[in-house]
Amino acid sequence: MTTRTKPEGERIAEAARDVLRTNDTGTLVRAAPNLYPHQWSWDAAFVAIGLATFDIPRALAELEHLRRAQWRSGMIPHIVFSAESGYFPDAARWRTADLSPPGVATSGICQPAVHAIALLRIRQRAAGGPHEAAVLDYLGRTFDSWLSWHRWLHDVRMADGSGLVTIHHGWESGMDNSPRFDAPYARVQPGELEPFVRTDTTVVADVGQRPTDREYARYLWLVQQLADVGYRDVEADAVCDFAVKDVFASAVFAVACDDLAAIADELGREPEARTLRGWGRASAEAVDATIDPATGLACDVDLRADTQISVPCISGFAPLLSTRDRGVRGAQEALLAGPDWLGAPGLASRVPCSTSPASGAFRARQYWRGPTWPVLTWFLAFQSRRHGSSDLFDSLRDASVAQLSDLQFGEYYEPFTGEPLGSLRQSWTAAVALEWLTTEPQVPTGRARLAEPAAPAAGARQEAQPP
Ligand code: 2M8
Repeated sequence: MTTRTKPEGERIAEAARDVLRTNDTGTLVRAAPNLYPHQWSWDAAFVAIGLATFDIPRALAELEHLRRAQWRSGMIPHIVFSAESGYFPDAARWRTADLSPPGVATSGICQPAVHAIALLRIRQRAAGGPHEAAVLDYLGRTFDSWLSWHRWLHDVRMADGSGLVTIHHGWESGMDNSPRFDAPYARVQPGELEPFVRTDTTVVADVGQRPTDREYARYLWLVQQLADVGYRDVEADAVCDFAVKDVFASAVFAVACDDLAAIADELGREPEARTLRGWGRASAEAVDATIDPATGLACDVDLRADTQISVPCISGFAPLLSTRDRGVRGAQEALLAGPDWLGAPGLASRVPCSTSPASGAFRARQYWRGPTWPVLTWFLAFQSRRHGSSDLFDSLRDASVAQLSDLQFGEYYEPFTGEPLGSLRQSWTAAVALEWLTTEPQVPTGRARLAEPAAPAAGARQEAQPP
């Protein structure tokens, strides 16, 4: 840390560890204590990154719990249900009992493939420590599962060879009601819908922070359409009202392929490493090719309308995650620093909003339509730093740590007042706080990073045994 005192960092780290420990059911870390009492796919990867700052075996166990829910196809489902009730749509609504592994209840769609990024981060943290052998053993035993997840995304969700991931539900993007999906959702007209009662609006008292009932009807209609065809992708492509090439999920895939390739190198799996690097390169180039020259932002493609989506959302910075092109990176960093994003007047913290405050679609308090999401701030910064942008990383870290010093660990924050919104004590927010506070001075690139040790969290102890 450059500008904050050590005791403050320790205070935040201790509170963040407390969030992760109290959200831990013993078998999974709930995404949030009340609003999300189950395991979410991309949350679990960020949570594992946070857990690895103080308990590497527990971090592996979190990913292992998710891996055990992997479908035969290779897909990793977006929710693995715990025994707790109180979340809708529940397991029954998804009708996946014949598709999920025996004894495991899951949803039927996926989320961005951040998992290999977490695996490599955990491997870095284990370097030279007491759990290194166990981590390498775990990676060796489970490598084929992670590879088959990537292969499924590549072969099924990019079957057109575009290098871009197709999604059939906004929930697959993780940015559920982002205005980037307004046009595709406008074409989703629910037919006869099985009745439902929402639970999220009983947990978040200010319902204006959550999607509307109309949006929920569309979400449930898509679930119904996908369940009716047994989640078979070819049929889903034909019948589902919603089909979008998700530029952010594609950039995540590109990065995760590179990270899984680095793991493959260490495991002596050279052919797989080559394949993964090829997939990663193709997707990174495909993401760059979606950049709208008029705005400088990467664009999703609405497949049903055959149009690019040009709403200025944080997903437009997908190339910051994955690009190999210095010109593209420089242009995106300049755009991010400019008046429509980090330089927007009145921001409580100079961290990116989920939608540009300069856009008519911006809503300061509403979920993915404007608030700032600490997990995304960290993710963009972390990836930028791996590509050499340390100044951007440092400034986002200082702003984000200041935001998180309220110790509320909000799911998202109102950009102008700094008020925490949605769920408090959200697991992935606590996880990235720990990452911010324990990042080593340099993140090396390439194979050498495998051996790079990472600093433990202040006051952290290593605990538990690996799975
Ligand atoms: C939110 O999504 C779920 C549905 O998947 C919901 O609103 O009920 C999103 O923020 C998603 O990205 C996240 O993984 C999930 C759990 O934190 O909550």
